[in-house]
Amino acid sequence: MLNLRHLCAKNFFMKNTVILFVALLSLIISCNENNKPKPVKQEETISISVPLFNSDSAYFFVKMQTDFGPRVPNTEAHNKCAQFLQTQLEKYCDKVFVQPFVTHTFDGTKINCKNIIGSFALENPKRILLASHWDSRPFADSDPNPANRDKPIDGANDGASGVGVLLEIARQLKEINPEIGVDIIFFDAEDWGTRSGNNESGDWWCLGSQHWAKNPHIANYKADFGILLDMVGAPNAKFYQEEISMHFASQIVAKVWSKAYQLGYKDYFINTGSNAITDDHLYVNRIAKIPMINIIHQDNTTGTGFVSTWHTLQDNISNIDKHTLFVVGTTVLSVVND
Ligand code: AHN
Ligand code: ZN
Repeated sequence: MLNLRHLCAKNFFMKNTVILFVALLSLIISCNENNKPKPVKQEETISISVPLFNSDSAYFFVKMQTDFGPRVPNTEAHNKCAQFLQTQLEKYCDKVFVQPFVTHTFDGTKINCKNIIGSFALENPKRILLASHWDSRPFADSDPNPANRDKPIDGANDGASGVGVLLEIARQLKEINPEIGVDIIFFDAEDWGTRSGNNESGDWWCLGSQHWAKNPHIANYKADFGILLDMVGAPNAKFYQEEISMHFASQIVAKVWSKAYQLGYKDYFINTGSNAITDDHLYVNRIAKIPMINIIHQDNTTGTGFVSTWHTLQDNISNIDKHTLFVVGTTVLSVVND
C-alpha cells in the first residue's frame, strides 16, 4: 500500500528546501552587491512624440482638387484650383508667393502656369522645403482602353494626393508654429511630359520645378533639405529608396525611412532601392543644389513602374486611401517637428 501521507510530507519538505535554498542564494547575492537595489528588468521601450495629422482633412483637400476636374494648364479647372490653393495657403502660412510663368510643352503648346509657395518662419535660415506637383496630366496615355488615351485625368493620386497631404501639414504647422522655417511649394506643369513609348528627353516633364530652380521665388533661396511627395494616396502604397534621392540625399532618405520605421510604417517605407524617376526633385537637386528626396509609389509588377491606375482614368478619388495619406503625412510632419 502506498503511504500517501508520507509522500505528501516528503514533497512538502522538498518544496520548502528548494524555496529556502533560493531565498538563501538571493540573500548572498544581494549582500555581495552591497545592498544595492536590484535593477528591475523592463521591456525595452522607446518613446517618440507623434504630431497630429488629420487624414479626413487631407482626404477632403484631395477631393476639393479633383472636384474642379482635371487641372490641366490653360483650363478653367486649373485656374480655379490655383485660386483655391493660394487661398488655403494664405489661411495657414506666414506668407504666400505666386510665381506665374509661360512656357511650352513637347507638343508645342504654350501654357500659362503658376508655382504656388507658402512659407513659415521666413526669417529662419534653417529651412525645410516640402513639395508636390498640383497639375494633372492632359492625356491618359496609359489607359487600358485606347479610346481614353487622349482624355485628361483627375490625377487624384498623381498630383492631388501630395498636395492634399501638404495642405494638411500646413494646417497643422499653423498650430505647431515651429521654430524651423518651412516652405511648401506646389509645382505646376510636372505632368505634360512626352507620351508613353516616346523616347524624347526627360526634360519635357517637371516644367514648373525647372522654372523655379532657375528662378527661385526669393533670390539665393536655400533650404537644408527637401522632400517631394508624388503619388502618396493609393491603398497599400510602397515607397522604395529611389535612386536619384539616394544619389543626391541619402542621409535624408535614411532620416525619413528611420522615422517611418519608428512610427511603425515599415510596410509602406521599404528599405530597398528602386529605379531613378525623372521628377521635380531632380531639378531641385541639380539646378537649385538643394538635397531633395522623393517619396513616390513605385511598382515593378505593372509594366509602367507605377501603380496600375497611373496615367489612366482610374486615377480618381475612388482610388484614394486615407490611411496611406495618414502614414505619409504623419511621417513627414514628424521629420519637420524633430
Ligand atoms: C517619367 O515617367 C519620366 N517620369 C514620371 C514622373 C511623374 C509623372 N510623376 C508623376 N507623373
Ligand atoms: Zn503623372
